[in-house]
Amino acid sequence: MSNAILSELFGQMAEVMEILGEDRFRVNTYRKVSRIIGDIPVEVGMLLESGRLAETPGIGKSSLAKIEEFIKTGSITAHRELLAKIPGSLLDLLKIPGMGPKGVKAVYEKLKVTSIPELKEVIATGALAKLPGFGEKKAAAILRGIDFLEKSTGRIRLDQAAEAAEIVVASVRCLSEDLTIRSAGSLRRRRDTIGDVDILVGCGQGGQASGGVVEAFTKGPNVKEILASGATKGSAIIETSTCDVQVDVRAVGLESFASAWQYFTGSQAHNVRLREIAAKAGLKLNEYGLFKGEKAIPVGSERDIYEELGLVYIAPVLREDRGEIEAAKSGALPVLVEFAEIKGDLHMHTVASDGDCSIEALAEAAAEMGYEYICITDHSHSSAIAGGLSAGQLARQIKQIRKLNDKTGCITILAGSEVDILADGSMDFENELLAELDFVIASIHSGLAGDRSRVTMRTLKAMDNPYVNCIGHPSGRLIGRREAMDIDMAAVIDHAAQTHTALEVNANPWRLDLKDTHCRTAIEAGVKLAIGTDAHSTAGLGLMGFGVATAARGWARQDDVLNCLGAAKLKAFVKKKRQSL
Ligand code: DGT
Ligand code: CA
Ligand code: CA
Ligand code: ZN
Repeated sequence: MSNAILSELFGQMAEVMEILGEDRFRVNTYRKVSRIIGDIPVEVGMLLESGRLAETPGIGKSSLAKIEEFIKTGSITAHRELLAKIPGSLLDLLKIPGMGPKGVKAVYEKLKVTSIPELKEVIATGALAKLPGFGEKKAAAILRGIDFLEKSTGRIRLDQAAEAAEIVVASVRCLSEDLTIRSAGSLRRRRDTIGDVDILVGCGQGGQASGGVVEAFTKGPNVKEILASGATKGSAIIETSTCDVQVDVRAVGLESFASAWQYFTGSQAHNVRLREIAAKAGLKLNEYGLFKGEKAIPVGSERDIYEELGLVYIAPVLREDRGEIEAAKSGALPVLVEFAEIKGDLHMHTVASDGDCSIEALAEAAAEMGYEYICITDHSHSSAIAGGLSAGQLARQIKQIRKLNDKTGCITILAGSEVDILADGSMDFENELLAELDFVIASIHSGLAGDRSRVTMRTLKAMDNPYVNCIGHPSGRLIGRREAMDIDMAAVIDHAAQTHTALEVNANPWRLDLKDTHCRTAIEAGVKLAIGTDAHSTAGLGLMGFGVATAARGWARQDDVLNCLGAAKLKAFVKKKRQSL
């Protein structure tokens, strides 16, 4: 757990330094270290001990010393000293949409504002509006930002962001069929959580058709509040079926669409690297284009931009500055797995446990999606609240599935189970019954708050069972609701590789578990990923794309994904483990 704290400490140091107006380069260094640590799937302390941390690109001597200090003492002197320079509540101001470090610095220095309540106060008295660089409009926007912050829970799930994007795309689309409307930002990169939704609209040469785009957006349905509304840029709060979402819309001329799309897709860290490469080549890259001196180099697509910079095209899901730029230089980028290569869905529930649909309905819907097979994985009997099947019920379901296969023929239905991993790491069904199944997922559904050694032991022991083919939602996180278990993921991945056990990428946007960085570590260890939707209805089968994107964010190729195999090869995978243990 120390990685998360360390990452936060470095992030905070960057924020405080930025407010204090310190050197940008140093600020960026801290921010980068924060991100690198946040991405590392194993305990930083272990890396430090083995000397591998010192070799990690982006971690310099002084950062290393601070990390060492933290591991030894639990805190960082430089962090404490920095924090002592500003009131702690000042950091809250940074979370307000529309308030950057510059704004925070200004209200702090000029108006002595140190907290959100004090900021509200200077907005109410009109003092903020009079401050140079602010004005009435901006002050009002900040007030709405505060309101939004106070009501929102912070970052939202991918499905919530996708819903908001759909609403906005539809309202802009009403204006004209000719507009190029694309999502950008973290939504396009398919991050597991989204801060705000970014939409880019390409409207004719020179942006001649941009008139009305922002208006169409802000006057569209579900707009709860307009935060900003200019000629080419608008920002509003959109009400979705589950939450409020901030959406930014920008209109650009088609001639700069490619560079704007690249720029606003981010990530910021990826873009910083690209601009460095451009600068080294004597070029300038920004949201308006790629320039040599005053002259624009024509770029008709993102691919053109990357190629002009001597790189191969980098897919949005990889744009996190996690080594993709180096790989693009050396031609080592993976060919990422795609939805079209998925041959079946390995995780779903029927009415027999807590699902809403019959086996037949799921099979029919899956056949329509073009799948070769599905695997029915209802809960086991210890999952009482989820209507888990008794051993007898499962035995009957297996028979039912075999019969259905003889009848339908258009899609193969595999008999599986999502078996509970019990408190001692044993399985909820006897091995004789598990042996009858085609594919077995083992999941922890209780005792998730258990200590690290316990939840890790349970998971490792489950993998030792020759009939367990996959660990379901290995970390147990529920985004925005429940933290991941304190589990030794490095040990889990290592053991999965040794026991021919796949790890699930649960495609449900509440879970996305394994998460991207863990997918990457698993792949590097030679572990197969099993992408499953955990569908509880036919509609749930449609979540597969979120899982594929998460695997791709972990650099997964077709070969890394178990359910890119046909049914026969999948059965061979199962057989291999049964024979080897
Ligand atoms: P989010 O919204 O927190 O989930 O993450 P993003 O990546 O969508 O970030 P956002 O919405 O602030 O900005 C969208 C993209 O625009 C971002 O990924 C890169 C670009 N961008 C925005 N502001 C800046 C900036 O100040 N510097 C740089 N280099 N890029 C920026
Ligand atoms: Ca965003
Ligand atoms: Ca944004
Ligand atoms: Zn499930």
